Amino acid sequence: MSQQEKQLQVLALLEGLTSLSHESLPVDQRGDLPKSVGILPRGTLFSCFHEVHLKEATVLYQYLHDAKDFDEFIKRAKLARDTVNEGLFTYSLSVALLHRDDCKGVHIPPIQEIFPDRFIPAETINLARKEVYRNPKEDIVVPVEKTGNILDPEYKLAYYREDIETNAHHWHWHIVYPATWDAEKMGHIKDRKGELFYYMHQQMCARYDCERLSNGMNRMIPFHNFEEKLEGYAPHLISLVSGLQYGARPQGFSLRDLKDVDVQSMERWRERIIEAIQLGYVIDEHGEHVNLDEEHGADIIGALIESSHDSKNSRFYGSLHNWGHVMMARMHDPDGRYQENPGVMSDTSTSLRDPIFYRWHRFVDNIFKDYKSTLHPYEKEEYSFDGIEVLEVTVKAKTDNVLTTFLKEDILELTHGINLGTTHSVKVTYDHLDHEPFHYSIDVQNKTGATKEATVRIFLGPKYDELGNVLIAEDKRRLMIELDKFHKTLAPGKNTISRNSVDSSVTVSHVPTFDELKSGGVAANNQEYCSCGWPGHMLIPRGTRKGMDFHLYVVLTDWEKDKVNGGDKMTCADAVSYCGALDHKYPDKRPMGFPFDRPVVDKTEEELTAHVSNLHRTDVKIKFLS
Ligand code: CUO
Repeated sequence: MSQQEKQLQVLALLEGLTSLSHESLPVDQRGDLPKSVGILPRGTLFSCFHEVHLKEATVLYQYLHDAKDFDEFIKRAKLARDTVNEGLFTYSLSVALLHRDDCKGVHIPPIQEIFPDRFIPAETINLARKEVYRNPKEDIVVPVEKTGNILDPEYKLAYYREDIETNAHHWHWHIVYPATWDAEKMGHIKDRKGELFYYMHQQMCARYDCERLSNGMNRMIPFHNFEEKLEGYAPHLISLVSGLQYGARPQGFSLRDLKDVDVQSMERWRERIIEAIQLGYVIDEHGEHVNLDEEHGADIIGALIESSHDSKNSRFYGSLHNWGHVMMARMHDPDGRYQENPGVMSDTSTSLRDPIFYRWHRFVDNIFKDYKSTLHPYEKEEYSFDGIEVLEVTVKAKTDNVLTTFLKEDILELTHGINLGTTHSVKVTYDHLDHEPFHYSIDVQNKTGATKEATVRIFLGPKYDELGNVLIAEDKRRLMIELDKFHKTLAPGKNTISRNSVDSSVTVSHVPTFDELKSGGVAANNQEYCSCGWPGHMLIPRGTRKGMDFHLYVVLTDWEKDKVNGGDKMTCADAVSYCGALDHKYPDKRPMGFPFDRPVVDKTEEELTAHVSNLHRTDVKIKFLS
């Protein structure tokens, strides 16, 4: 069977999911579908953070993954489509598809086209419906509607929180790294999964704070008090699967006990995790001590906090982060007496929309900060690269070292996900942040007299805080966003490295649409078929109209020390920094975020850049053109 034939069969399974009947297939017609799937009712919202939902989804993705050949896989998937909850089906099918050997090169269509109602405000979908009714024989294009106004200062950040591709990235990341992933059962490794959970989300928070500073706002205040009365939030989304709006959170609500978990357990788990960090070890299920050593500590803590299948002891350390999402999404109807939908925090494709997402993840991140502070600050020999000197770095754009950002219009097709009663196209136009193309020019002197292999690491961090004071190194460290990381061979003498921003190891450039996939124009060997990666248009923070000051750091380290065996033939390795490489070890031995993941010993930043020749700092301005 050709790749395209497989692709078409997969697309058919993922089309029209918001219009499925609420009736499941009768039990006697479910073939060999496991008895423990088909429990979560259709027409309700699935959450991959909810332990019970996730258990059912795990049985299903393992069942689909284990099908002996592609035909059997499709047969099983069809049974599941007619039986299980719509969101759960999509999650499980996507996980299985991504990891089946016979599906390599078959794309999961964009989640925003499968469920546009998770991305497009309800008012806009309603407007589209009216336009179709009035013009049934025409293609329709409607503009997206605003979801708030500046009476809520947080609305300034809506362009970031509601960015369609950024939310889709988050959904996709959790498909690549399901919390319940059992490497032994699935036969695929997920290297440093706990650490990547921490790092990818840490980067989302750092980026969010850079956007806040770009908008003249203070950095977020991390969540930390389980009794705190929280800010309100109204999602403006209606789930077409349930017909109900995603729950809104009135101002002043706080976390409440749920049927499945209570606030006190959450506090207990937090204390236990912090205690483990301070003692330097966790206690596993057999009562043994597992040391939080430098190599594995962050990975172990990540698995513990999330919590994932790899947690050393989920009975004792609980599932702090996952239940946090569920609790945040349920405080408007904690015991379900009003039969409301949960809020957006319950789903990976919608949670980024709510400001509380970032405060919650900064809380998680602060626990990692506590862990990192138990390790020694980096010594010079850990980050230096003898004989290598970065002479000059220039960001080449229209004006050197000045990057411009702007809003750009894009479109989203609704009809693959929503039946609007027309055979014509119905599109929504929306604006997203974007930046002008640029490249880095990096002059390096290799004084060793021999060819050297280097890892080039590029980071960006704001220069000033919200009050206009120069950020101290320790604060800036946590706002540092990774822009790129790549391998380069350095000839003896002077080298000029040129690197295009579109080649960034952080971003994915284009995720094919439903229509592109249907028409067969997408090459089967497209390296980006995994579609995991930060959206290219969100690589650079917005900046300000008059130009916001940032520092760009270029750090060259010894690739011979960084390299990981088996990293040469990676697939799905377009955006390794936040997504890793499918079925391979994370292709960089250093801690994620190195060298900004920890303080550096006894040095002010000025001293550091002056005395470490392989690290270079450049002043860059980011100007937002509006
Ligand atoms: Cu991705 Cu909390 O894990 O949002």
